[in-house]
Amino acid sequence: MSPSITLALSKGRIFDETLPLLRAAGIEVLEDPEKSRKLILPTSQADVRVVLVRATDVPTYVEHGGADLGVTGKDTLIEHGGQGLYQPLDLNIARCRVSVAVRADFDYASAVRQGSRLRVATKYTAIAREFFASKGVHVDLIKLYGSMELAPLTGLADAIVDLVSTGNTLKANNLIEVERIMDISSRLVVNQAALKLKQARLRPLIDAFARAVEPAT
Ligand code: PRT
Ligand code: MG
Repeated sequence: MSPSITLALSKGRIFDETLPLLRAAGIEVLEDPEKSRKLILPTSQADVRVVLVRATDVPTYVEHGGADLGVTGKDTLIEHGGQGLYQPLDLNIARCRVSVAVRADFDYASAVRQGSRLRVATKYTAIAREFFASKGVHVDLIKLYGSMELAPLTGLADAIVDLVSTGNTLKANNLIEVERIMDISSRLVVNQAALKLKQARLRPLIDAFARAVEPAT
């Protein structure tokens, strides 16, 4: 029998923090993605498999039916747009925030006060555009795919919009957080057609996840 439910996860914190929720739903992933090179992992339930995809690809897989459901950060979901995705649950895992950070010697407050045009480097262009527009601050957005922390240090940008969790990465690079844009956690996303067609299998799974979610603190 070919697997009938496909769950898309990214390796790392989302995979690790989803495992206890899967376990609570009676599903054990049978291989460790850090040890195996496999991209499709079997689980203790013959009709459920996990596919490992890049974090930013999770919404795309679920939107187009490459996976029936997936777990993705609210940051990634906003940038993707969320079209075609049913979002039944905030799983309250992989928590962090999206913030604006600058070099410790950059006077962000007066740059904003004086109406200067800010050069902002980020992977999160949709979130950054919306945030600065709402503040009435003019920005030139510079799209990056990795290590945003480097941008202010090299003169590429005045500020970055990035995820912050402990703040250690900013500190290690002499950057300071000057604005908190939004709190982030990961969501369960479900393909809308799959939800109708595989209702009998998916509903109990979503309900089990819902019961296992830790309340926000
Ligand atoms: O790493 P890769 O480029 O493959 O993909 P990705 O960065 O999209 O994936 P991954 O697995 O790193 O992150 C997946 C999701 O985890 C994100 O979309 C967030 O929703 C969530 N998350 C939670 C985080 C963090 N916390 C986090 N701290 N994602 C990234 N970070 C990074 C952050 O970008 C910064 O570089 O960690 C650094 C800051 O951490 P602190 O603790 O030093 O502040
Ligand atoms: Mg990462």
